[in-house]
Amino acid sequence: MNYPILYSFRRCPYAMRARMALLSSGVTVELREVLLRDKPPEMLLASPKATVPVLILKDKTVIDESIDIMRWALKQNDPESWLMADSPEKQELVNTLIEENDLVFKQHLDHYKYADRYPAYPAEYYREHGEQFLTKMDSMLQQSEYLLAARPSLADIALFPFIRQFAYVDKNWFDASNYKCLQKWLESLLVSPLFVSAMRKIDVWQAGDESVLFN
Ligand SMILES: N[C@@H](CCC(=O)N[C@@H](CS)C(=O)NCC(=O)O)C(=O)O
Repeated sequence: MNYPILYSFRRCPYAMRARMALLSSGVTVELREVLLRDKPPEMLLASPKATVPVLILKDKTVIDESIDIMRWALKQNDPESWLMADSPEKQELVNTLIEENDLVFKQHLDHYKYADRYPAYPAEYYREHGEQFLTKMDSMLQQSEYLLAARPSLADIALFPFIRQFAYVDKNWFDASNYKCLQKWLESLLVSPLFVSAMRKIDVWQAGDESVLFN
């Protein structure tokens, strides 16, 4: 194979953050769009845990956690210093934020987004739980334009697709909320050329298709 292969699902927030990091790094990959209900056997063979994204390197190494894909890409090339290599304290903070997002906030997001599947409580109940994270982010964004500095870092990009989903469950509510700095942050990432490129739409991959290069 000439390029690493990325199995991805365009609307998946984990895949979205992996694609954004790959784009920022400038590493070219072959992009294979999959359907979650019909994952290709080639992907399942490489990663039996069956989640997207999955990156297969040229030496056949498989990376099947989005955050590891982001870190791998930025280790190859980090032109915008997303890794904050010069600040171990900030890196620690980045790790804490990502952990809180992936382990706690994501659950509240799913409950809020699919509240009809969790009828024990109304959607607002789940939203309030998620708001603890929004409040934390908004107060960080009162200090600087992005979470840790005046420019985006790994934390911003790793969290952005999840905040985007949360906001769009009820965009009128989000726009009317008091999270003014978070609203501004979300908007600036939504209109960024990086996000627009990362959201490029391609056909679902089938064996034998011509490669779609992504860079
Ligand atoms: N911890 C994984 C989570 C990835 C994940 O859960 N992806 C979802 C889609 S957004 C998935 O593939 N779910 C399996 C399925 O729906 O069949 C990562 O960060 O890559």
